[in-house]
Amino acid sequence: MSKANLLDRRQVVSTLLAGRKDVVAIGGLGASTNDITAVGDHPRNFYLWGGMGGAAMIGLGLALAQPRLPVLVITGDGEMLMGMGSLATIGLQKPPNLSIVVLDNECYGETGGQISHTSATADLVGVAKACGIANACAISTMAEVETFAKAVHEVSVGPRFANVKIANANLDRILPSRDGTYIVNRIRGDLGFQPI
Ligand SMILES: Cc1ncc(C[n+]2csc(CCOP(=O)(O)OP(=O)(O)O)c2C)c(N)n1
Ligand SMILES: [Mg+2]
Repeated sequence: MSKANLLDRRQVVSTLLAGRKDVVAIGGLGASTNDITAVGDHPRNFYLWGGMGGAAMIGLGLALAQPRLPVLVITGDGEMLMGMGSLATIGLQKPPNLSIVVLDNECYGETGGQISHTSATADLVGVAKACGIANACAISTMAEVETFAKAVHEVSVGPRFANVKIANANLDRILPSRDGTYIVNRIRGDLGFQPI
């Protein structure tokens, strides 16, 4: 696909979260958190302000703890590459309510655009499949994003994984709160738990 046709990350994320209902959204360290915030801050958004590589694992934990809730991890290629081992555990545990979307701009955008492994040899869809996540696909059109967004709400047939090729644009940073205690207690409260 030519670079000119690559998807707009904000459009992808706003489509994924449109009509989100009870979806828990986890943003990886990197620009995906800005994209999620651009759609709107929400008590069920959980932003990683540290722990690069941990987004899919946090998604796994939440999905196992809250099996009736759709859990959607939205992260970047660099963050997913760092936490690639988590796909092995997700493929083993197969949480049916977990969806993972990688916004793949083939670079570490947040830190200056250094090219990542997905620009050359690394195939994250292949990794996910090889780890046992049968429902893993490469996405390059908004129609495919829309189909995936609908599937996120089905909590009995996951896990599902999508690698979405996006344009390498350096967009305005729309930052949510960086207070980790606030972020964790907000989602805990929304899910009916006491603060930590
Ligand atoms: C352990 C660790 N290494 C490196 C960083 C610096 N860092 C923060 S965001 C980021 C890039 C994230 O890239 P990607 O996940 O592809 O997201 P993008 O911004 O490209 O959407 C890096 C390298 C960090 N915070 N922690
Ligand atoms: Mg990236």
